[in-house]
Parts: sequence; structure tokens; C-alpha cells
Amino acid sequence: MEAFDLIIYNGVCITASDVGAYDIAIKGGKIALLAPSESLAAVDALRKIDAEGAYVTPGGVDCHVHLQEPVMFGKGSSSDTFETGSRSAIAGGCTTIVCFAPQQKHEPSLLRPLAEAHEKAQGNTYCDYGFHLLVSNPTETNLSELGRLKAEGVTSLKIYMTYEALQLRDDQILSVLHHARDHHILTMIHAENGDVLNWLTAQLEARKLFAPKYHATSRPSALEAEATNRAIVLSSLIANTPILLVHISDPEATHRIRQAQTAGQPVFAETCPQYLFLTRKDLDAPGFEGAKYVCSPPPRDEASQDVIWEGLRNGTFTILSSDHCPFSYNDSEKGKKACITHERPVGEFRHIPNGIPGVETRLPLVFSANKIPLTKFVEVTSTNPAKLYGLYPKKGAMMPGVSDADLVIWYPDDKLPDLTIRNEALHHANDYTPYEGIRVKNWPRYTILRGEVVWDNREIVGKKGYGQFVKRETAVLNNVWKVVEEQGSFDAALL
Ligand code: DUC
Ligand code: ZN
Ligand code: ZN
Repeated sequence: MEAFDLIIYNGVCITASDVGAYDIAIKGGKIALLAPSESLAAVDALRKIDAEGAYVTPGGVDCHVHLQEPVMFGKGSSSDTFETGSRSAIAGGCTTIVCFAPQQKHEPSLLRPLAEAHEKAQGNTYCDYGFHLLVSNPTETNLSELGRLKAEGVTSLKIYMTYEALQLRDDQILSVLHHARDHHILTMIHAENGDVLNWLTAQLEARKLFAPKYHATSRPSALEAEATNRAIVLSSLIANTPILLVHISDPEATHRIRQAQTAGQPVFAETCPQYLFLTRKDLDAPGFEGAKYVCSPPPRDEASQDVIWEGLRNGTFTILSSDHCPFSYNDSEKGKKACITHERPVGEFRHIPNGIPGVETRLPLVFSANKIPLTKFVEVTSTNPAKLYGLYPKKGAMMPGVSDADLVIWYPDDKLPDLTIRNEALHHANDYTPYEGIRVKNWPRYTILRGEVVWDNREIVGKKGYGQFVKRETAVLNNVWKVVEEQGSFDAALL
């Protein structure tokens, strides 16, 4: 019998802390061994892959993915199912996604949305997956279910400060943070001031300004900065409760987050490729085309992109996720064009479904940009998400005997295929990508999930249903929950 299932030799491994030439042996879906380069080339294995000098990284971990959710973000519903979204993930080197189990405003339970999300995903995914609970009805009864959620491997939840279907008041936010703290559950916060944006939207509409570009006008930076600051202040009242501010786009918000981190508050932050590669000028495309870039918060300007890159380099941003939330452009029933009517040929920006696809392009775009060191690239796209969401070191690492054999082998420089992003070459169900025509410098050549090659030279070879639900533990990043245990309670903080 062969000693190993798979050996990858002649590669250069990159982790969040190191770059080095190592061969990798895989057995039973786990990393079994790392050994000096070429030392395993002659060892028996069921399969061997010559990395030909290319980089090998841990599989991508994308913890912000919307799939098969009800209508919540404008008029429209997602074009991707768990099947197509997770297929797109592996084609872009992502081996684990964490999606949302959305609670509707009227729902009297958190466990039911979780059961429904399981039903949709079970047997349908190409990559491993987990769930965050999206909490929109935070009654005491509902929040008393957090302990059950945690036991089921759901150790994070998301709340919103905007969207009619989801927006919480400040007192509700405090209740969520308080309960989440007791159960060591991480709270993700979508920080935009919903009341202000509703008012601005009404002002724009009164002036008959309906085109897609006014989406950005209705959601100015100040609105994100204010809500970010409010979220930080509210969380400071619930001592040591960690929060994660998701999809940050704005320099002022970034600055406020950095300030809180410097003061020792357990504030984490996420950004996304749309705030590094798109700007609000994209929303200004002729006619209705700008709708292809409508997401929230909206892309800002070039100067903001520089601040966001800087925030990745200096550690303000803990993770970089896709916020994959695709709506087809030409679909006039449930896509972007659902808001076009006879009277409004450029649609109505308030109804354009908010969201863009990105789970497949996230790693190639950021890997290629040359703006952060490769170790930082691995840290923010794989290792830190795994640590923050309780997946580490099973995911996001290459620890022999411990980590799942989830890996990406990139192309060696002399074997690069055509690397211009084209929607027709992507694997989601969406009819466009906002990154059409961008040339990237590399792309995952092989994606390996628990020792199985699932993406091989531009071909999906994995099987639907191979993806497994991953029960998550609590966050280990910065020892956040240890601090909560050691430094006392909510009541002590008030006194
Ligand atoms: N932002 C988006 O663009 N889409 C989904 C939800 C969100 O917060
Ligand atoms: Zn959000
Ligand atoms: Zn989102």
C-alpha cells in the first residue's frame, strides 16, 4: 500500500508567517508531512503533483458569502445556489465558505432559519461550508437560543444598521452584543446609518434622480463612518465583547477602527475586493449599466482604495472576504433589471438589489495586485478568517497531523494561461462579473479539498455534495474570549 494518498513536490509553500520550499504529503484528507523540497518526489503515493516551482498556499477561507437568501437587499434574489456558488468558490481557490442563515423580521426563532439553510446546502456544495446566523428579530426568547446555535457549530452572527427588512435599533444592538458575549459568539456588524440613507434617498427621488449612480450619492462615506463609530461605542458598553465591522470601504471608518484597536478594544474589521478594484465612477456607466456595481457600502474613489490597501498592510483589516451576493443583470424578474419600469427606464436605485459576485475572483485579484506581501495575502484571505471564525487550525493552515489538506497550487510563471477575467470563464450562475476585462497575474491551477483535487487546470473535477458542513469553535484570534473570561462581566463594566 502506498504510504500517502497525494504528494505535492517542487512547490514553494506560503503560510501567514513563512515562505519556504517544501514537499507536502497528504493522507486521509489531512496534511501528513512537510519535508525539504524534492525529498518526497520519489516516495510512494497514489498521486503525485509536480508544482513546477509554483507557490502553494492554504485553501482560501471566505466567510462572507450570500447564497439562496430571501429578498432582503432591494428587489431581487441571488442568482447563485449553494451548488453554483460553491462551484465558483473552488474554481477560484476557495475551499471553505461561511454563508448566512437569515432570520426574517417576523420569525420567532433562530433555529428554524439554521435548519432551512442546512436543507439548502446539504448534498449540494462543492466546498466545505458553515453558517452565520443573520439576526433581525432579537427578542429575549430568540436570543436565548444562542447557546443551542453554538452547540450546533454556529459561533457568529450578523446584524444590520440598515435595510428595512433587517435594521436594528441601538437598544436591540446592545441586547444582541450582551447575549453574544455570554455565549462567546462573534457579532458581525453591517455599519451604515439606515435612517440617514432613507432620508437622502427621499431627497434624491424628490429631485427625480433615480439612476444607478445615485445609489452611491445616497450612501456617502459619512454614513458609514457614523455607523462604524456608533457600533464601536455601543460595543464598548458591553465590556470586551468582540465585534467585526464588515465590508469597510471608507477612510474615516478605517481611521476610527484603528483608533479603537490602538486603545485595546476588541474590534476587528473586514474589507473586500470591490473597495480595492472598483470606484464610484463604475456606477456612472451609461444607462442602467452602473447597476452592475451596486453593492453596499458602494465603491468609493482611488484615494480610498489606497487607504484600504494601507489598512490591510498595517493590520487594521483582519480579513478580506468577497461579500459574494450576485444578482444577474439582464434578469428582469429577480435580477438588477427588476427595478426598470416603463416610467423609469434607468430603474430606481432604491430598488436595485445590492450585491455583486466575487467568490471566484477574490484570491486571483488580490494575489495579483502586488500590494501586500504574499504572507499577508494568506493571512487575510485564509488564516485570519479561520482563526476569527473558529475554523483554525483545521482550516487556514498547513499543520502536519492537524490541518485538513486544503491547498491551492498556483501556476508557475512559465505556464500561465490567458488570465484576463471573462465572465464566460467563471463558474457562478451570474450573467456578468464587475471585474470583466481585468488582467490578473496568476490563477489557482489546482484546488485541493481534504486531499482531493477538485479543480484541475481550469476544470471542475470535484463533485457536488463532497463539501461538508464544518462545526465551528469560538474565535481564537488575539485570544479574545480568554480576555472576556479573565476580565469580568458586563455588570462590572458598568460600575
Ligand atoms: N451588501 C451587499 O452589497 N449585498 C448584500 C448585503 C450587503 O450588506
Ligand atoms: Zn452587509
Ligand atoms: Zn454581505
